[in-house]
Amino acid sequence: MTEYFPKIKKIKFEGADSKNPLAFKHYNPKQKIMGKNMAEHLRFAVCYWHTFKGLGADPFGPGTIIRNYNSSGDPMQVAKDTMVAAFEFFTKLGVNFWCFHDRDIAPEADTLAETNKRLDEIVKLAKKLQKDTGVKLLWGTTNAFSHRRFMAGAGTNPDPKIFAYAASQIKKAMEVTKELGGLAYVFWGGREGYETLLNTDMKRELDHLAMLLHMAVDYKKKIKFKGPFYIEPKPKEPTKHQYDFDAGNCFAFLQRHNLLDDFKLNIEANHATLAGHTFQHELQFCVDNDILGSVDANRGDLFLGWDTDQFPTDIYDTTLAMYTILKGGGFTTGGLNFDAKLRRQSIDPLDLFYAHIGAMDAFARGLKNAAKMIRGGRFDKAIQKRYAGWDTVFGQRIEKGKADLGELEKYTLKNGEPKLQSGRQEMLENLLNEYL
Ligand code: XLS
Ligand code: CA
Ligand code: CA
Repeated sequence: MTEYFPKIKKIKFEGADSKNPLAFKHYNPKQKIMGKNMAEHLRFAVCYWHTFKGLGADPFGPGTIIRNYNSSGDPMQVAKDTMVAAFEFFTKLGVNFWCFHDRDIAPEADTLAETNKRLDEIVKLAKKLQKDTGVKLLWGTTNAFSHRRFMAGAGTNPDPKIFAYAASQIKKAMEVTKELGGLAYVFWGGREGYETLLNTDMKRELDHLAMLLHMAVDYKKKIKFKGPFYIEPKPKEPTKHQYDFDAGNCFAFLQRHNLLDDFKLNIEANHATLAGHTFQHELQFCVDNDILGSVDANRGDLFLGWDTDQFPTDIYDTTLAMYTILKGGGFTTGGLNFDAKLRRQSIDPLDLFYAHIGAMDAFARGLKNAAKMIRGGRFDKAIQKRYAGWDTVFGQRIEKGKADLGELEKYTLKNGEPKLQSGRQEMLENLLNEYL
């Protein structure tokens, strides 16, 4: 088999003192932390779309990146070569999972039937490579947003024929995800949203989207696909307003349409910040409502207002994310998928390795810090102290629903002005820095 990254050997853990840019300084897959090893905690996945199909294009110019697996000229040959290169990359990097959209791995043909045939051919190859390498599919999904037919959405399209096209594509993508032993299936509403309410029946569109998701649930049961479905919130881009705005919005939608039994969320760091939340906020919301499924690990740029999908490097963020994930019980079917792309000037295949190594180390450090924070128990203690009033007989009466407004008025009239306590934010922020 052709080797596409011949200069790279398997990336090894060399420890914090290593000066080798092609080695892990912190990610030691076998190192045990709170009962599981690092690989089991972090469950890293490489995304197919940015890593193998993203070539650095931006709105001002086409791609800058040239790859040796992209050169044959025949689209199906390119698809096969890319798949072989991808599994070489996964193996050399040492990740256990990958993720893809149907159209990332096989090019679309003139008819749906021909497109599905092409997909089957590539899936056969992927299945063999999964078997040879042991790399598994964290989740599969459909790209129902790039083709011009989806310009006005897929499940929320004003035209039922486009809805039907999207439904057919989802059906097939679920089948191939199952065929590849995928652990879950993702719905990201690429163009499910609107540009202006002047041409949009929002209620009708959302009802249609729910209908499509119910059909997917029925089909999942029919084909016995065991994995959960994930919805991936994003507030804007490409549409002005995306319906899956943030975790809170998705939760309300799933509740309203009776879909909570089959769906959890895939939280992306960059989408959280676009929605005006921290990454940790979105994760905490999911933990609190038992809907944390998986994570798209990346970051945005403080000064740019769009989805820059950069590789995660900020230890502050990875620490708080891992703290919240660990406290929420950790991943079961989910993991950390690097939905991140190289910058336009990072044209060397080596950059793909540097980017992923750095991201994996950033999360490994986050995991180690988070475990220390949990073991230290100092944050838990501070929160416990802050809410201690609720553990008294008085607080418990209210929490258990035994008090009423009259009783609380009587209490307040009798006891007067309550004594206030400090929120201690600065002290706790200093404490967090002790762990970084
Ligand atoms: C785009 C999304 C997309 C999903 C999968 O912003 O992040 O890549 O993760 O469809
Ligand atoms: Ca994503
Ligand atoms: Ca994104």
